[in-house]
Amino acid sequence: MPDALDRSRRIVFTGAAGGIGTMIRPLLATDYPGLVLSDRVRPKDLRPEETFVGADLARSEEVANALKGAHSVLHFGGHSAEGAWDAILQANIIGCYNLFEAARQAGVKRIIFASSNHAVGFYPRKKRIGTDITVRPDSRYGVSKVFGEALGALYSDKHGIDVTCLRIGNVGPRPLDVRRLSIWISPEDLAQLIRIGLEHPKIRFEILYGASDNAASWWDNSRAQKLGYRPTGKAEKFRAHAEAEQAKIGPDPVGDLFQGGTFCSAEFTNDAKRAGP
Ligand code: 15L
Repeated sequence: MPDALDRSRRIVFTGAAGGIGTMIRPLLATDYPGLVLSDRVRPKDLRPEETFVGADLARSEEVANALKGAHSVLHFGGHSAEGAWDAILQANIIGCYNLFEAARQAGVKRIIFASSNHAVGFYPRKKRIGTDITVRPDSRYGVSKVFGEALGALYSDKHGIDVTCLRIGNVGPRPLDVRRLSIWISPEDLAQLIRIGLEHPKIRFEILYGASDNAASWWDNSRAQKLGYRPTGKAEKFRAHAEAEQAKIGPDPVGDLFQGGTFCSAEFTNDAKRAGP
């Protein structure tokens, strides 16, 4: 990967005011000082070298305006949890389509798409999975992430945009519970994956797991390793904290069987044995 970064590129970060955006921007600031931030609301902590362009993803003209002149897009915007169909439809289906289409029209070269572990949440925890598997979304939200990955493949194959989809586990300073011991990613490791997505010369279309170096991982992330990913976060360091938090939550007979946890047990009307493990 190039050591000297081209700082003249216009890089647009959607969802910049959200949880991940707020954690990640300071970590990108050295390599990518002049990010163009986009969201429905202006981030409170705008740095002097950052600019803000407001946009509602569901409004194509606003998305097109935000992406004018962009070289790359970090697409972290949208609805970030399970929700009513209309909320998912507007932000993650229509919004994601608007994003890719505006990117094509603006001549964008690279997109990093924040996908989610919930695209594959109905895989049993007992199974180790790579990225060459059938998707098994666990929610309307998970389906919308699969849709975004599919758009990524289409716009890469048909329009030559280099797309990296990051199936993110859970980002934060430490894993929140036992499930997150398997899927946690530190903000620093996520910033590393974003840098790979922006810079690696071999990228055309990739799906990578957004996870740190977790001993209890359910995912084979060897493709990310091949592209140079060297995670430094280790969830095991926080096991005592995660187990203490888990004890407060108590068992979830369905969610505890599957990788997606409560996203699987919510609204569940199936027989758990028929669904998987
Ligand atoms: C996600 O995709 C969500 O955006 C986040 O809020 C968490 O729920 C995370 O997955 C998770 O699975 O922990």
